[in-house]
Amino acid sequence: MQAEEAWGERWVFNTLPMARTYMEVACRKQSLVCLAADRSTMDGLNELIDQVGPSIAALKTHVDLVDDWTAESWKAFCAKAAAADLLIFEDRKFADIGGISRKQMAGVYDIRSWSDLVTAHLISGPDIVDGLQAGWHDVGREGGVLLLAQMSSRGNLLEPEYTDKVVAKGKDHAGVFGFIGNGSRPEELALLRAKVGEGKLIWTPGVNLAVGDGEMGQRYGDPTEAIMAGSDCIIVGSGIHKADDPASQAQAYARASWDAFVSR
Ligand code: S5P
Repeated sequence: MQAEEAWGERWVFNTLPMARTYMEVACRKQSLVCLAADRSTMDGLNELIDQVGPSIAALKTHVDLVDDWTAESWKAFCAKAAAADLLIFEDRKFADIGGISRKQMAGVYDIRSWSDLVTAHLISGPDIVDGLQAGWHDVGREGGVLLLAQMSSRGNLLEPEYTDKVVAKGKDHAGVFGFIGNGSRPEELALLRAKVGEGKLIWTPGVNLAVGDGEMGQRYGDPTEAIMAGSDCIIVGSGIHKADDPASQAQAYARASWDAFVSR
């Protein structure tokens, strides 16, 4: 299916190049799955791409949790992800002022040089988005910022009024790719979609085929319900990377996400 036809208003209203790239990758792979690749070794990460690359559209990393990280091994890992037609999403959850966030895109990890997407909290104000975009532009690259509008963890402090402010400031900002919503609560997600409108993307962690509570306050909801409530990408971590057979689990998540998307 052509991305333009499949995504309809989302395609028309979201003109950020990286958003359109995601919409195209999702259609090519028939998958609205982002793998949260929360493994602590380079071997473990590379193995994941080999196993599940064909079934996912994006790879979410936490570069600072890898024990044996080196610049060279990371470069090879990113090349492998690109060869598997995956967006790379560094879930750095930036939160500082704009100028410092721009500098944090450089540094040892040099996130600006390999990430297509990053997360940010809007607690410090909207200049953070300009700072992060400037970080990519410093190296001649394009990227997209996902703002945390909701979180999946119990007891989090992102109250509805805060969510509303994040959406109000983020929804007309050209550098914003979309929002992180809570995939474990479809009713909250539907409200978020109503506030966001049709333009920006909503990506949702807290999704698992086995719904219920996870480790340390994580909560899980059903992937189909999340997409039906307005999610454009389910972020799945342990449901895939801790499975006995990650490849077949990734296929199951891809199928569930794509079927729900087509019927939506
Ligand atoms: O609210 C959130 C936001 C994020 S980005 N809740 C989350 O769980 N995440 C991330 O999604 C978290 O950092 C982790 O990488 C992933 C969820 O992993 P899982 O193993 O619970 O599926």
